[in-house]
Parts: sequence; C-alpha cells; structure tokens
Amino acid sequence: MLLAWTNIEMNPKPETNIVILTGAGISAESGLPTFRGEGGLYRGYRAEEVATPQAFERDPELVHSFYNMRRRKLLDNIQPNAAHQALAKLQNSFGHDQVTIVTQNVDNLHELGGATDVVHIHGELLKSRCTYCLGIAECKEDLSAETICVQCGTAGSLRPDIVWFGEPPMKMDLVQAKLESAELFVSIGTSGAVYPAAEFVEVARDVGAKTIELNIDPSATSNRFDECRIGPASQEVPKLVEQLLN
Ligand code: BV8
Repeated sequence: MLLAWTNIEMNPKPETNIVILTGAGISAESGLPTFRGEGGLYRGYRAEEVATPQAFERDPELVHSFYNMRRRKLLDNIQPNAAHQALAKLQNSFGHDQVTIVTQNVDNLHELGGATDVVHIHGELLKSRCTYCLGIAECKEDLSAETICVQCGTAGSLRPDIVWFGEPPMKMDLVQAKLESAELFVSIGTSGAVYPAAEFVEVARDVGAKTIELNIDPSATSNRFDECRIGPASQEVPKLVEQLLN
C-alpha cells in the first residue's frame, strides 16, 4: 500500500502545495550543534537559563554570551549542506509559491543554500531587535548590555531577534494558511519537542496532506507521519527531492 502511495504521490501535480518544516538536524552536518542531542546546545545551559525573556531580564550578559557564541560560530565559515541545497532546488523547480520552507532554525543556511522566502518562526541569529524603538537590524557582531541601537541611539536596548520560550512564534498566520492548503508536509531534522511547531503535522493531517518525516532518529512525533525515513538529512533530503522532481 505504502509503495503504491509513494509512487503515485511522489509525482505530485505541478500545482501541489508543499510545506517543509526544518529543525536543528538539517544544519547538524554543516557543523552547527543541535539542542537536545549529544553535545547539544543546551548542554550545560538549561533552556530556561538562556532562551526566555525572564532570563534576559535577570542576566542579559549571560543570554548575550549564549547568542554571541552561536553567532560567531555561524559566521566562522559554516556552509549549507546538500540538504539545504536540495530544498532550494525543489523551490526553484516547483516555483517558490508552491514550496514553503518553515524553519525553527535561526541560522541563515537555507538562504545561503539558495532558498528564498524562508519563514523563520523562531527568529534569526543575524538580526537584532531594539526593545526601545523595536527597530530590526542586521547583526554580525557581539551584542552586550551596553550596545547602542543605531536607529534610536539607546544604549543597552538591543536583544537578539529570536523567539524565546513563552514568546509567540513569528509569522504564524502565514504558516497556518500554508499548512491548510498543503498537499505534502515534510518535517526534517526536528525532535518534535517544541510547540507549536510540533503540532504542524496535525494541521497537515487534518486537511488530508501526505506527511513524511526525515530524521536520523525517530522523533517525539514520528507516529503522526504517514512515512518516516531514517538517515542523515544530507542523504535523505536530496533523495526525496529527486523523487518529487522525477
Ligand atoms: C509559544 C530559541 C505561546 C531560538 C527556541 C503547547 C502549545 C504551545 C506552546 C507550548 C505547548 N507546550 C509547551 C509550550 C511552551 C513552549 C514549548 O514548546 N516548550 C517545550 C520545551 C515543551 N513553546 C513556546 O514557548 C513557544 N512559544 O508557544 O508561545 C504564546 C502565544 C501567544 C502569545 C504569547 C505566547 C516558543 C518556542 C520557541 C522557543 N525558542 N529557541 C534559539 O535559541 O535557537 S526553541 C529551540 O528548539 C530552537 O528554536 C530549535 O529550533 C527548537 C526545536 O528544536 P529542534 O530544532 O527540533 O532541535 P533538537 O536538538 O531538539 O532536535 C534535533 C533533531 O535533529 C533530533 O530529532 C535529531 O534526531 C535530528 N538530527 C540530528 N542530526 C541529524 C538529524 N536529522 C537528520 N540529519 C542529521 N544529520
């Protein structure tokens, strides 16, 4: 049955709407640590210590150092891998309005791999936000509790333009609309541990979309997918894209 479905569904109609959700696992082979795996980002830091507004209020320099470390690493010659590049190829072949990449990641590897209109629901590491004038700016330097906002001149008002626990994810109206018109939902390299992203598969299932999970290990939500493919993203994503294109 699944084989029959795979063959039929893997040659989707040109107007098929495909929604792809990615997590830290798609960037792991590019050298960026994941959050909850071995040596994960949160090792040594409890998420509550560094990824909440309360943590930032309590100890801004600790939170700045967590993101400064990650920003420096991202800017130190980290490159997109074959998985990022395959998704860009899919977007270019199908048309950008039919392939939506929604990412929990705050890195820019989808864009460096050639993707466009990437929906960063948890924000972007290379942007800062002023808590005084709300201005957003490109950020490629360390931030501190003294950094001055270039847009309003306030000192110490900048934070990473990142969504912390307890804060509403970004662009959720757009994501909801795309999920509600999806015919194929693919989740790549996410543990399914963080909400509301972990529930996107339910929205896709409710509208009858086919659902596929690609991960190096089963995730917390694997049993909600029609199909789960186990393997590294740099191998499994190009394979799936070639199937969809041919
Ligand atoms: C919110 C900051 C509401 C950015 C992050 C139910 C419904 C709604 C909310 C909740 C709920 N239950 C609980 C909540 C609250 C909370 C939550 O989900 N808590 C969890 C811990 C239970 N959610 C929130 O607070 C969210 N906000 O709901 O707001 C609201 C609404 C209106 C008004 C006010 C409030 C906000 C969530 C965002 C938090 N920010 N990080 C940053 O620092 O990067 S979350 C953090 O986890 C990252 O963003 C990360 O992307 C995300 C998810 O983790 P993954 O990407 O999955 O990474 P992980 O390491 O976990 O897993 C990696 C996977 O890759 C593994 O499966 C591994 O097997 C795989 N892998 C590894 N290598 C490879 C691979 N796969 C393939 N190939 C490989 N080579």
